[in-house]
Amino acid sequence: MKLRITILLSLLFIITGCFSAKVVQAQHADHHEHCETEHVSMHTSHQVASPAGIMGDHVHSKGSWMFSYMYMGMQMDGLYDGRSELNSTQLNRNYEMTPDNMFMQMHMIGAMYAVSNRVTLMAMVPFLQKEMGHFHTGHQHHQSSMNSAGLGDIKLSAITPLYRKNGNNLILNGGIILPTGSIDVASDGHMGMESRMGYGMQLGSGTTDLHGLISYSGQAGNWGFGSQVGGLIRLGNNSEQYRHGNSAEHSVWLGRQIAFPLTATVRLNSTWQDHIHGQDSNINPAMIATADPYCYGGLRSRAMGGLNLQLGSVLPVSGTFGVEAGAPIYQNLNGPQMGESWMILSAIRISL
Ligand SMILES: [Cu+2]
Repeated sequence: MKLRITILLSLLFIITGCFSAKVVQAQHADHHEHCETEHVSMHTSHQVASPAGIMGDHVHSKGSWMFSYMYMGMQMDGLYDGRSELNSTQLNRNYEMTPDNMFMQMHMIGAMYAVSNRVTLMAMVPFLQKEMGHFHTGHQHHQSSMNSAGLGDIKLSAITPLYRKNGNNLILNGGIILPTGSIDVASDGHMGMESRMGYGMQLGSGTTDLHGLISYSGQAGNWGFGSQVGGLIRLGNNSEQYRHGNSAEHSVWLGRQIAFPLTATVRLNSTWQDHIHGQDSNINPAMIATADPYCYGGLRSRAMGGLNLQLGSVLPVSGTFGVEAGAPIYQNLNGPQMGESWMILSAIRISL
């Protein structure tokens, strides 16, 4: 499994690398001289900002701050096994209950501070709200729901530019994710008996994780483009004797200024995650698929469209406000597992 992750990550790096090299060449041929010396911050040098959901792809100039707020909502529906959606007659009878739908929301506060022109530090603090509807297998009309909400896992990163010329930026981002989210959230079960909710309803991973990200972004006239590839590795098991799967993520995007200060963006985003290893003895895997550690992870690709507004043109601040929405175009899930049906996110970023 480790080997497969390494191969996958290397492939993604190579693809991103080839794409970046081509664009860098094209840019050199263009002889477009952007004022690369005086602008360190992406928010001042880039006229076409990255899509709203792209994070940690830029640095700031020494001593400056950026604050951000991001909202994300994701709806999940339907049960998948591999690439196919299960119909009601195929619902797995091994589980007492069947998950039907889920709505996840995230409010994330972020801060960036540049200790030097080479190193920008970033912290992201998420608050999660999850709601899941389910029914007793074979009794689809007997719906009930469960909720969880609270602080998620805090992410800390250091970001450094690897290459910066003529509007092209190659940025390295790495750090740790702290197990600040709860992993023992319980619901009022039947007859007032509390029971620990499935893994997906918990708020954190319970493990300290390493993450890394490499981002390329470029500009050519009214166009902006970029690619980002990253991964996450869990360091050992959590206190309940399991760990979420390692994961990898890739985005490639294109943006175009449609009328100053508005930019339109399109993005292809793919995420892959391994299943859960180990098991929480307080979560009964025969109850529902979301309580089964093997019914997690898989490969998902989403197509997303968005809009960005340069705030400097309407407010006396420097920053961006953006929205992005998307839907999956490919899902291959370790099933039975709920599929994604759509997601929306919105972010405001203000530089000081
Ligand atoms: Cu920033």
